[in-house]
Amino acid sequence: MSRFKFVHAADLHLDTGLTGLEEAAPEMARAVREATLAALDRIVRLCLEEEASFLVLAGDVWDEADRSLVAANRLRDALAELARHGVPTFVASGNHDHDGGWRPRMEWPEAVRFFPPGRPASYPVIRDGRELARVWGVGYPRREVRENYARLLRRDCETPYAVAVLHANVGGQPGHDAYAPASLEDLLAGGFDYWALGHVHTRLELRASAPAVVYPGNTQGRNPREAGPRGCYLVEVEGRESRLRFVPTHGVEWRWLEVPIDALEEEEGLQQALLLAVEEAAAELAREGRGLVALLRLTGRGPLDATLRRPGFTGELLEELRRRTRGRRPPLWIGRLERVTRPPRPLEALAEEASLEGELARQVREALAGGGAVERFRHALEPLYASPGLARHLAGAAEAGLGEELQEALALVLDLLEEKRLQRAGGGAP
Ligand SMILES: [Mn+2]
Repeated sequence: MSRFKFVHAADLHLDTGLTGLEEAAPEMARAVREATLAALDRIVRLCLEEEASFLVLAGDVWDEADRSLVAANRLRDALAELARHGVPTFVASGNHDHDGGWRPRMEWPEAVRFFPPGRPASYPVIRDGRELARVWGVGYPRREVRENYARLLRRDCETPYAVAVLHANVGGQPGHDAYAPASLEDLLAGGFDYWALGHVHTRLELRASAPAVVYPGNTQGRNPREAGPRGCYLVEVEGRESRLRFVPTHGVEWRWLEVPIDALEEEEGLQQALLLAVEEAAAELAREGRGLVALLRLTGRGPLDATLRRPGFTGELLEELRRRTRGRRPPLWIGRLERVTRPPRPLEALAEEASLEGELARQVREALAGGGAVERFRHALEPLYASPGLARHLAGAAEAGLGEELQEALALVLDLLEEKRLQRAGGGAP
């Protein structure tokens, strides 16, 4: 039984930025752009350190619209380095690096294989004169591919281990164009051991094994929607089994940091709590040599809610936090400060009100006291329990848990009513 490793990456978008930081934080924007290139270097190092037998790149390696000679050069040099060490690379293009677009013409090493646009091909991986694996794939002839390319790929010859490389939207993943749309069933019908997908920028293991179906996500986040670690997969193969290991490659991390205001009394403490959250995250990432774009979100309920709703206050606070964290290495930038806070809730006072909120507050209080409210709600929910699909989900909450669920639900309704009221009062959301 043969054992080997390979590396799967996608959506490198080499030498691209579009972070929204270009004006406010040009240095950080540059750092993110540079990090897309550094991620490629990390992938090369990973291949060499782990003695990977091959590398697959599943599309959007660069952005055609950016026409970057830098990206093409860096890619060629990186893959040539792998080729010198006997590591072949298999590249399937995607919507951003489709064949119809302009690209710098380069000399590529023989060990670098680009799948032809619009029709499937396969290449063997040979080790010690024996076929170790075979890699199938198909590239994009133009930006908008609406055909189901997954159905073009079939394990149509004998090989010990079969990989399919495709840039596609599998299973209608939201937030991404429906290019080369396919269902998971289409993929399973192909008979492969591993589907190396690209296109969805968020890491997603659609199946862990037999076959593994994996979106590694992009190698460097470029905006708040791409928060958290970004990287590639190191796949350890034994026979036809694949063991998946995610390896981070990002040089700058976009990270949401939640800071609750519940225990805070003064503006000074608020500022310190925010700075502490930023400094902790920055220090943690700096130990790995990574920069940070902090995305702050104030949550919870407390007296400072009123301050935070003052016109212009969060903007001023954000500027002040930025001023206090300037000039760091690795780079640090506070990208956002959002407020989703609420005023403190005086349940007892609310329960005295002759309003819908007052009635709900009395219900919450009664449920908290273990009164008849739980029984009444259970009665009201009976039709739901009669539905076999729902009953399964409700079973867990049925006995001891219902009181708690009820409290939460009522608290949520109160929150929604309150937010509406605050908006009407003119405080508004920032
Ligand atoms: Mn992409």
